[in-house]
Amino acid sequence: MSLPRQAIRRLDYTAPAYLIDRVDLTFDLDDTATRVTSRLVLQRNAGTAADAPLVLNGEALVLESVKLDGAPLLPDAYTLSDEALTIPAMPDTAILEIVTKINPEANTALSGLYLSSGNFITQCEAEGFRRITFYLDRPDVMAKFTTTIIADRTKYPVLLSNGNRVGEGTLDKNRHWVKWVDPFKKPAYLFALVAGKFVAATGSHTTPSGRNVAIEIYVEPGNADRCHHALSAAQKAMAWDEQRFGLEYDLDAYMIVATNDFNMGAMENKGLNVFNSKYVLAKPETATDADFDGIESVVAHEYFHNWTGNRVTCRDWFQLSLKEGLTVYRDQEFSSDLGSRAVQRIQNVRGLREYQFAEDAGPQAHPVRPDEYQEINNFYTWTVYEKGSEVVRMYATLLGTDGFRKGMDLYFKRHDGQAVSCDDFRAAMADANGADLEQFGRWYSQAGTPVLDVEGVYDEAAQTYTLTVTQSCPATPGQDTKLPFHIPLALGLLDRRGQELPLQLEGEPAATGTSRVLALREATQTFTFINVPYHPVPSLLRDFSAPVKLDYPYSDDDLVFLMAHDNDAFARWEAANQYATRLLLQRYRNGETDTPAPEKFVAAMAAVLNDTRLDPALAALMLTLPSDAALFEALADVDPQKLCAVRQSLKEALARSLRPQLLTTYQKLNTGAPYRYDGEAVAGRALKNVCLDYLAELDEPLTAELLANQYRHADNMTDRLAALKALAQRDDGESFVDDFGKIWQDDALVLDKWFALQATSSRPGALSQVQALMSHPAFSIRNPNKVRALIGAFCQQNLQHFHALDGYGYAFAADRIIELDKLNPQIAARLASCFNRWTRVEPVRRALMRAELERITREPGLSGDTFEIASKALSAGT
Ligand code: B3K
Ligand code: ZN
Repeated sequence: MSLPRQAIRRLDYTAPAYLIDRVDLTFDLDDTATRVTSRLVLQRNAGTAADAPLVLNGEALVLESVKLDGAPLLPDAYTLSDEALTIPAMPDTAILEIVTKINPEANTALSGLYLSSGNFITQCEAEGFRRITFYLDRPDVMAKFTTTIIADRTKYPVLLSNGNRVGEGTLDKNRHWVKWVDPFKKPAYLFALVAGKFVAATGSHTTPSGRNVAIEIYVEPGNADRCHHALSAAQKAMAWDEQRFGLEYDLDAYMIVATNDFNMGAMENKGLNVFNSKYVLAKPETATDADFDGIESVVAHEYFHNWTGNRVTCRDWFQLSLKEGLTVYRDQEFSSDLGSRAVQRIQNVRGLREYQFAEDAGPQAHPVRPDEYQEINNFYTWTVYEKGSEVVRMYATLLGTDGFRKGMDLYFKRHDGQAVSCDDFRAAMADANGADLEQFGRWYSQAGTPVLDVEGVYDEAAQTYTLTVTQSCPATPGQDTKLPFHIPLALGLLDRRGQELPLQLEGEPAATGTSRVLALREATQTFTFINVPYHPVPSLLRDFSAPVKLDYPYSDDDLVFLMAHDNDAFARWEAANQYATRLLLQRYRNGETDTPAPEKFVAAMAAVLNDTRLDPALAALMLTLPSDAALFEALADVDPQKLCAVRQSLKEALARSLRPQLLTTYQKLNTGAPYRYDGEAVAGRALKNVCLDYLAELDEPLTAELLANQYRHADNMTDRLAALKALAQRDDGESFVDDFGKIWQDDALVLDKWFALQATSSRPGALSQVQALMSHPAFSIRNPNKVRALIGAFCQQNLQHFHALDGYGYAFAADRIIELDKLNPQIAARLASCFNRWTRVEPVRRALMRAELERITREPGLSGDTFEIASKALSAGT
């Protein structure tokens, strides 16, 4: 709930004046008055002046007492502000005992210690620990923690914290205690405490060195039957990290707690991960295939943080991508190894382009390692996470799998137990491989999405093919000019029969394979391939080898050819995606909403449907039209409603032209076989439901029947929800939506799907419906999942209604941002990003959006979180 603050700058970093070796915490839990006793063993850091004050961070705390080396500190021996406890005179080493009182029930920001469904939960990253007790709340202060929790035995039978449980006992007045010791040094952001009524689903894993690790998943009573998938994901993640990176778990137990009230997906606290229940609980009747995939990757992500984040952590928050980019890369690799690598890659790239490219092109653009922030919680971004993971992927692409592993090994050898920087990671990669990665560092310091302009010239007489690659990068806030990046460009050359040509560059003695990675380092570079017998079609940026935009003047025929023949699955999908994007943008510019789909495009899509050798999951992705949001990014002065209408009309036109093939594929895949969750079954459902989604565009009795049947008879949520989504867009769909809401009225996670489905409806009256649903008994503005499902989905995914020309969508968003800001600034600030692209819409809407942004920034008492986002958005218009 902070006020707008001064920017904090990366270059102002200084080492901490004091270090903390040990922390002993005692929590006497009470809903409104929890007492926290903290005993800190401190020492002055080497090189710090003897008269340096000790400044401990603290927020929303009531200080009860402070003792220095056993003696109470008189009020004139310290100063207390809203943000800190300062002790001006400190000995070289000291023991400080601080007692504070906090009110978990009043904590609606869900940062620090709070209550969720009657249970105590903590969230300390990034700066939540200072809302628990006064502390050096920065990641480079690493200490050994012990935690004693005292609480009512009936209300809070389960008491958990980091590390290993070393003791427990009972006290008077029906109270009990448990003591935990974490043998590993850690920063305060990894501290966790959980207390409440939980049941545990348990499993185990034995590490190669013989340690038997208990895996315990704590959930509310009644949910134990939904933990199987998360448990097995944890086991798979442990085995994968051992095998792929030689990394073992290091405690006796790995605990996960699921909670309903959580600001994000999950949190990697040492030994005690806290998860949004959305990323733990699943069974086929309640969770979709996408939910199952999400659980697998989030469980893996948090588990992988134990090494990349916890054992080696960040020196300061500017280095956030050090742990997040790397851990996203690791979870993506895990999912690729477990499932389909191509599908995983395409899905990741789709997300990157839709959200990260938009961020990089907008008012919040920042480098992977930002240079300044006002509120660190605003920097858990697509850039830090997903672009950060692409940067890590590029090391692997440039150095090879073995080279990357060598770099990782050296990184852990050098830095285990330390708080380090992105430069340290890059140095480990460079030193382990004898590679020059100096220029590669620009990926961390320069914001914006680089553009590669590629030109290809075939010389038939000389049998050469010359590629000229020119790189550039647009200006971003605070960075007008950019220097060239070090970019891996993977490519192949195809002849007209679809055969891959051997690749030999001028000056090379022989061809080396048919797919290779060129390293770009200069603004313009030329590569001449020799012994090229035919005019090739280049397959460029294979596997999306760098987070860039690539421009090559492909003809429609080239794209159709690549869709059918490219060996690289990503490039094949990309050709389909580019072709559809091109067509949609043309139709938008020409205002075409009732013309048939061009024959060539229909034929290419039909070929995808008819290709029996194609992975159905890949076919499903190739058949899916680019999203409204992706198209939006390719245009200026956008009329979002026209854009939605154009996309919708192409979808309908395709459905009409492909009706027979869609129906055949649907019927072939709609086998009625009982639900299974495996790659093949998931792929089949994906393609089946893409077909159904197209068929639903056709106004005929047969499709109504297909939809109703699938909705009624599905034995799993994937199929049921797919049918319901299509039904909800039709005149005959209302009763199905009502039915679903009634059946699942007591299931919070399923009901979130129902809220989101209505919030994203393109049917008239969507905003009124969202407003009405805010009074639904299951809705609560205090619950982030509900806010995201209803309000977030409307503001961020319903382009049609959010951008209504009357401005009501914008006003609704601003009202909710202001309302939420008083309760939970992090969630309000996230929501405020729905205004980021305001300068890209046409002038009438632009003025409306600007007025709402101004209204938000003028709100008295607005948090620093929301102020930073809204004011940066506004500055894009100046
Ligand atoms: N490290 C946490 C995110 C914390 C967000 C703080 N606002 C989850 C993760 O990335 O794994
Ligand atoms: Zn993470």
